[in-house]
Parts: sequence; C-alpha cells; structure tokens
Amino acid sequence: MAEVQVAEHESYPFVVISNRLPVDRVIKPDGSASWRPSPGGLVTALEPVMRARVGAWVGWSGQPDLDFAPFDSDGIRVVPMRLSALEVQNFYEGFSNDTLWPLYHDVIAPPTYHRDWWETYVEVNQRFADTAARISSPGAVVWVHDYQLQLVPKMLRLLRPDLTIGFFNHIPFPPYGIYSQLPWRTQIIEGLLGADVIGFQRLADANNFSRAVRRLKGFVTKNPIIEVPLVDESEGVRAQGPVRRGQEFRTVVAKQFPISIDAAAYETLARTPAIQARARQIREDLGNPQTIMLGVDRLDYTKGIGHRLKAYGELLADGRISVEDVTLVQVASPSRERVQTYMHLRDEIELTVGRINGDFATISHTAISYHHHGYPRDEMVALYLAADVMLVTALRDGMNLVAKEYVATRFDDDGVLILSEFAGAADELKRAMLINPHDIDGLKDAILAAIAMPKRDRAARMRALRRRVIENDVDKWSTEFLRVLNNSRGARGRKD
Ligand code: GDG
Repeated sequence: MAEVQVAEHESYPFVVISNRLPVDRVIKPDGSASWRPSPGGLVTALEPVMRARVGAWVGWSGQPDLDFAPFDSDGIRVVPMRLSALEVQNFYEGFSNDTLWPLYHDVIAPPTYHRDWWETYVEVNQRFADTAARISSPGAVVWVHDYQLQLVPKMLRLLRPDLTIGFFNHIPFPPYGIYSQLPWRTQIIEGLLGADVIGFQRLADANNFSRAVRRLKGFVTKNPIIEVPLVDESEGVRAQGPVRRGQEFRTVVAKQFPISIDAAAYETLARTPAIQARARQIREDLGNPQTIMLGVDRLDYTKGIGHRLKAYGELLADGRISVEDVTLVQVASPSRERVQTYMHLRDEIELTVGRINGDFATISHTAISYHHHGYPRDEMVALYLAADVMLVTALRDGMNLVAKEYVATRFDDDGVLILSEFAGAADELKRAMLINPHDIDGLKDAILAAIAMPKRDRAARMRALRRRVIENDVDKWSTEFLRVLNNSRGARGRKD
C-alpha cells in the first residue's frame, strides 16, 4: 500500500476529505501533464470555502496507480491519494457507484451487492482516515464528504480522538425500508456516528438517518441530537441500546444543511457583456425559436433525462408544440462511463434523442440540440441566460445545484424553472413550477404552462426564487455547518 508523501512538519488545522480532489490531472497532446479544476457539484460548492481558510484537501487524483506529492493549486493545498486500478473498480465504480448510489437514490436502478467490493471500500476508507490523521494538527477540524467515505468518521475518531469531525452527505439518505437492504447497514451507521455533526441536504434525509440509528442501534434520538453511549471513550459507536442511567454519552448532531452555490459569482458572470452576447448568439444559432428549453445534467439515471425527453417528444407528436417554436438544448456531461448501467443509459438517451430529431427536426430547426460533453462555466451561464424554460426533472437528487445556478443567473427576473419535487432544491424553491417527473401528462402540462406564462408571473416567481438563492448561498451553508461543528466540540453528557 503506497504511503502519501507528506513532510513530517506538514499538518493543518482544517482538513477536507472527499473522494475526488478539486483538480483533475490532464495529459496535453504534447504528452505533458497539468492539473485543472474539475467540474461537479462538490467542487463547485467547496472551492470558495477552502480558498478562505488555511487547510488541506485530501482526495483521489482521478487516475489509477499514480503517486503524487502534495502541492498548492490556486491557494488550496492538495494532498493526492493513490488508488490502484482494482480499487477504482471495487471501491469507486463498484461499491460507491453501483451499490450505494442506486440504493441511496430510491433504487431507481438495482443496486449490486458484492462482498469483495465492500472489503475494498473498508480498506480505502481506512487509507483516507490514516492520511487525514497524519496531516491534521492537534485539535484540528476535519470535514469528510459524501457516500464514498462513510466509514472515515469512526476510523478517524479511533485514530485521533482530539479531532472535531464533520460529515456531509451530498446525496439523499434513503428511507429505512430501502436502506435496510444493505448487508453492511450497521457498519455504515457506526462509521457515520464517529462524526460530531452529520449534515444532510433535507430534513427528510436527517430523519431517515435517525430512524436507521434507532432501528439498528437502539440509540435515543431527540432531533437533531443522537445520544451515543460511551462504553469506552473512543469506541462508543459500537455500543448497543439507549444510554443507561449514570452512563456517559457523546452527542452527535444529525440535521439538514441545504447546500448552495456562489450566487453572486453567477450573477457577475451573467452581467458580463460578452456572456450576454453569447446568449443572444445561441438563440440565433438555434434558429431564433420562441422558446428555448434547457436541461443540464451529468448523464445519470437519477436525473430523469429520459422522462423529460418523453414529455417533449409527446408534445411534438401531439402537435401541441412545433420545433420552429420550441427547441430543447440538453447538455449531458459524461459521467461514470465505465459502469454498465451508465453505458446502457447513454445508449437509451441517445437513441431517444436520435428518434425525436429524426421524426420532428426540419432542415432549419432541430428538435433537441444534444451535447455529450462538458462546457466551461461561461458557456453554461450563457446557456442559462438563453433558456426561457429550465427543466430539472430528477427522479431523486440530493439538492441539484443546476436549479440554483439558473436562478442566480437570471438577474433579469425572467425565465421559468420547472423543478422536480424529488430534488432537494424543491424544499427551498417553492415558487418554481414543481412537478412529479413520473407523471408525464403533468410534466407536459407544466411545460405548456411555462411556455405560455405571462411575463408578470414569470418575474414574480423568479424574484421570489432569487431571494432564496441569494440569501442562502454557499458561504452561508459552509459557515452554518462549521459553526454547528465548532459548537459540538467535545459535546458530552451523563444520563441522570
Ligand atoms: C451531487 C448531488 C448535489 C455539469 N455539467 C457541467 C457543469 N456541471 C456542474 C453544474 C453543477 C454541477 O456540475 C452538478 O451539480 P448537481 O447538484 O446538479 O448534481 P451532482 O453532480 O449529481 O452533485 C447533488 C450536489 O452533489 C452538491 O451537494 O446538489 O444532488 O447528486 O454545478 O453546473 N459545469 C460545467 N460544465 C459542464 O458541462 N462548467
């Protein structure tokens, strides 16, 4: 097992751990390599937090079998972890993306359970915990992120009881009836309970977690506090049943901290004349349709891309809209391309796009402008500005930052957000047009209503949405999480 090369003296008072680093290693055509910021929800959310603090970010470089020394990237100290090709298969593609991801997203796709994937998950989590333990200064704050690393909090507490440990779950936490399928359900709960604060996107996720704790461990939960009996100072999470009279306990906070975006940064970009010109250009290039609808997602089965295409295709087939008037732009950024389910999904989506375009596009007007690649952020903002209707039709989504980015961009108070009630963002963005993506007729009606919505109604809704997104930005999210984490430092109690 490769050691991370960290100088003896290198230790930090604030450490973030996530599966992926905030940077990707890219090989240029001339064979030289460099690091560039990686896209994705987590990075987008945490970058500003890290830049404002003295700390390090521990994560995988994205390429198997390679060791890299820690380095500075744009003000962030980056500590790369090594994963072997087999670990990438078992831990990342396997247990994380083919067991936990589908299980935590309401089994939209069937989860696969393999014991050797689990074993690698334990080993890799241990290695992340070892590295964090080595580079954290005494009493440091460590913030662990996401479902790939749920065992790290307990492992880290055993190694370094002096640390304050936070965990944030970016994806949903499923209801107990679904969660209980997991053969390693108790180990995961124990792993998470090693944290002082466990953050979720929605209240429902925090409640699902507390219920799993009650069912599997018998601990008392008094929202948002969970009492973990201290059988032995560092191993309390192994205990079973409620705290007994006279017994000491550690308190763990499990509550919702809805994640957000750097709203001001999106608005600044949107106000840039070059980006506005680009938005106009996009409309022109699409043949000046009356309505541009937009979808932006990782190509993932949780995002409901197929449901959206079905609704749009049926509206064209019914003759209720035409390609001259309404165009759909779909950005589907490549994701998890080595996992079977994702390969099938791509085939299925691209077949549908091809059929709809084949049936309805004309020489001058395409039906769906489909893009299976990522774009620079400037281009994304231009797309948001150009889009009259934004379609977020996730079947299940922790939060969905795209919905918030669209709102932050629309400083002109225009544009309609159609938002799935199964995305965490629906808890906050109540003035969006909330839809059930499984109800195709309902989705079709919502699309028609969005297209026909008078300007005054669009503006009123957008103004209300903007207030929410601007008030609750990513800075507030991290400040609030870290405030609660700081207050939780060493929280203990004794049962009377
Ligand atoms: C997970 C949870 C939760 C996408 N394509 C491009 C691009 N993106 C950016 C978007 C957005 C981010 O990636 C995607 O974030 P989401 O929240 O929509 O979804 P996940 O990737 O599934 O994120 C999710 C999130 O974590 C945070 O907690 O909200 O529920 O599943 O920022 O703009 N960015 C650029 N080019 C692209 O082509 N530049």
